[in-house]
Amino acid sequence: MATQDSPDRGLENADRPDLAEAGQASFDKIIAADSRIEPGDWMPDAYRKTLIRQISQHAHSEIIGMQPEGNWISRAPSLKRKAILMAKVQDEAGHGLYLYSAAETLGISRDVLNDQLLAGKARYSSIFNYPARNWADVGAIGWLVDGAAICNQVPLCRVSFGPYGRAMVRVCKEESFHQRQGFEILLELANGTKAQKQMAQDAVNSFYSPALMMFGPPDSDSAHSSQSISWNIKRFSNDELRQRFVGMIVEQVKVLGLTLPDHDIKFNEETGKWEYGELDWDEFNEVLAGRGPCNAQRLAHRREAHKNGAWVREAAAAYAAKKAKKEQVA
Ligand code: BYC
Repeated sequence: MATQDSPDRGLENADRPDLAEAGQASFDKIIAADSRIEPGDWMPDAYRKTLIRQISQHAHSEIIGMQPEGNWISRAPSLKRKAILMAKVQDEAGHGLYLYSAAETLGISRDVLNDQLLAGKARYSSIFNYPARNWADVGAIGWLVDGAAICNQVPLCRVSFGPYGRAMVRVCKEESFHQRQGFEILLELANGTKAQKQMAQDAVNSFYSPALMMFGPPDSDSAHSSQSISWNIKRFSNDELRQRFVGMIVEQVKVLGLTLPDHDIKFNEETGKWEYGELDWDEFNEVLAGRGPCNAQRLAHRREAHKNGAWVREAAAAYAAKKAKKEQVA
């Protein structure tokens, strides 16, 4: 049996084989009706495991994703920009917390998930291993990274697992504000001096391919897609969402007066699909293997932040113990 804090806590179907047949039938019925599985429902072990994997990777991405922009809060060009950026980064912390809570309903503790991240054993989105080198990059992150996130996450509001889908509704509302703030930063730079416009263009050039790779490997190399689609976890394939995103930014970049660094983008009338140039999947695999431009820096920073927060955790635990003792006496 799984122990209290093992990553597999909650994967307990093997303990109740008598429930398997009826449980599977009820699960299949809920999925076929495109309805929702709730934490107390019977679910296949593999479904639970897939959700823990995806939701925890998503939560870790939000937490690590605070770093590239958080680094710019003190250097934002005005008080207004600073306040907006601070709110955005705080939203991301909130998204991480909703998502860890959703994962916890599957029977794994946040401490275990956090340990996996700190040990370098957990994945988080490839995009956050790229640097935010200047203020224009902050704009490109908001426009392209949050834009890709919305494209990927709006369908997740209809994911079959209730707590994940409900968390995503709020996350998506906040992401659309995030995308607009990034777009607006770029718009202002694009309408500024020649040098500012060039900065905006350079930022778009740098973040375009990494943003497209956020949707995951091509469908032909996506290990989990077909199973996740059949469980109504994923509603669209990686390539379908990538194409949808390209279609979206192709129009928006015109408003910015900038260009996308890809001359092969075109809408194929026959297939009804967006076509774009080759992406460098070797680069993607390098980043996933921990060898991207900022992987080591991001993890080192997270470990340091965790260490520096020890006193907060200790104080909170001491307060909770004191309160519990008082309640016992009363
Ligand atoms: N980066 O079979 P596949 C945000 C891994 S947060 C790293 O297609 P799946 C934001 C994948 O995990 C953005 N790894 O997988 C935050 C798998 O490895 P494992 C995060 C990736 O799960 C702050 C392997 O490659 N969004 O937007 O069916 C500020 C095979 O892939 C990536 C989410 O997490 C990647 N890009 O599909 C601003 C959304 N892509 O686990 C913005 C929820 C793939 O077998 N997640 N891998 O070792 C998803 O929708 C899906 O998990 C994915 C991948 C589409 C990402």
